[in-house]
Amino acid sequence: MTEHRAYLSIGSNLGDPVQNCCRGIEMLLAEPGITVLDQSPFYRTRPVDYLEQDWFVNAALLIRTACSPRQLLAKTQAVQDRLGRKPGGIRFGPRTLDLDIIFYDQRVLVSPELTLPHPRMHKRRFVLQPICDIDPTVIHPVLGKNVQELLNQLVTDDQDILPCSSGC
Ligand code: PH2
Ligand code: MG
Ligand code: MG
Repeated sequence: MTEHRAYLSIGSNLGDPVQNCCRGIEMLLAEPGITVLDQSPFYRTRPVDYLEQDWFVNAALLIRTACSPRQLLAKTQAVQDRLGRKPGGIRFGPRTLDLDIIFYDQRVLVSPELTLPHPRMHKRRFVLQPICDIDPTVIHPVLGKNVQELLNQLVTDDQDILPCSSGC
């Protein structure tokens, strides 16, 4: 059985976002074939891409897994569904739980269901900062830079992220 490492981004901006994220992490922990190795602090983050919605709570997870990328995608989607995520919502809009695969080893993949690394991660402070908290040296296999460099080169004045007082 081959082991892989993946970084996941977790987020919520509906209901009780911290509780939704914590329950999502618990459900992942309970999945056979997934071990959570590390978890970033939680942040409160200004919405990006679709602005007319509440601020998000975001964090990142480092997991060890025996799952393939597609198996992992199916498991993350099952957790989103179990937390009551409705299909067919607004693109980039409000959600009870979003679990995105950011990196899967150094794998590069482009397919209709899944793109690795996540195609917008390098433009999003709410993804980069929590991964940097876990390990700033992780390399983006396409851009050839580490996540700290990607965070440093991000020029935005509308992507506020604040420490979140609660966590799990
Ligand atoms: N997710 C989105 C769209 N915009 N903004 C923030 N701050 N955090 C998110 O997790 C987020 C977002 C779609 O996945
Ligand atoms: Mg997302
Ligand atoms: Mg998603």
